[in-house]
Amino acid sequence: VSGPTRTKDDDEETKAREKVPKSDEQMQMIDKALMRNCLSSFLDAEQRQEIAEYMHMVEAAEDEVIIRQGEFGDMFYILESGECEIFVAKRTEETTAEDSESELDPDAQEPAPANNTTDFGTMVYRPVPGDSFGELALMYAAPRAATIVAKTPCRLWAIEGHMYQAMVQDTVKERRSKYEGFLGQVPVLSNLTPSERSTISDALVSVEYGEGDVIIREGEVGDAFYFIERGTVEVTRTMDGEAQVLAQLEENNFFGEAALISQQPRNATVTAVTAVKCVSLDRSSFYRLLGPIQNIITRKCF
Ligand code: 1OR
Repeated sequence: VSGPTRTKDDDEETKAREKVPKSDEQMQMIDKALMRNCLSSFLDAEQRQEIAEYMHMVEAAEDEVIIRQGEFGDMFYILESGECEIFVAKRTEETTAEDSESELDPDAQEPAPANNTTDFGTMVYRPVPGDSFGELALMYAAPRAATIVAKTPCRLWAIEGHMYQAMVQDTVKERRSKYEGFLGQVPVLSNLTPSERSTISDALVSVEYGEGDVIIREGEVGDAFYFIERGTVEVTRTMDGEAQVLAQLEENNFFGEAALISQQPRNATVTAVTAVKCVSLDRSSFYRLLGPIQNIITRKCF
């Protein structure tokens, strides 16, 4: 690192854009990590393989800043080994707006207690090998939303944003036009701007169920909502010890949206009547992308 303000981001941006040979084990590790990241989980096996081929290894020394909040950067990283920490300093719009976030959103991924606060902000997460980060700035041309610091020497796989985008752009466009419309029909999300809806549509994950599978269960705490792309589900609630059918839902219906707002127990069971294909969104992906959902749902529109 050549200066105190340099980050890994600065160093890696200029790296050659060439395929880097890797062992099968390394390819598999990258593939798994891409499947787990909320913004690349929708890629197919071929796209993931292509991205994996272009990723190159970078090393970060102890205490090195890999990503700095607020800066420009468009590298996407997968942690291969070592320990690092993610810090979030209050974003400007959050400090100027009414500071009601913790009150309104007591159950989401709360910032860690104040004794975890440093110059970089509050420590929110300690990634483990296989975790990935840096996808937000890359997908949305936004400033880095968090600071990531190596606590021990780290090895990371990295890819430059333009490379990643070139490979996934068509898929992303297709998905956005497909899902933005449906997100607009969901009442709890009606306050989202079109651009927020398009952001959220990137985080939807496909899930499939067989006939008879229970998708959500009454009484359990849920954290995801579902939109039905194909198939039929039955909504039931136990009354006097017996399951009563409340509704049948089909293609283009959704369920479980209350879980985006609070950690209340599910108030009904939803079972697949046929083979069912859904897309789902969980509270933590929403939070990571747009911040506390309560602030968005309850904000005033000007
Ligand atoms: P980036 O490109 O913005 C910083 O660079 C990265 O930190 C970011 O992408 C994510 O990959 C990762 N909020 C924002 N970014 C987060 C968060 C986060 N956690 C990990 N990153 N959280 C919300 C805090 C209000 C924490 C959620 C658990």
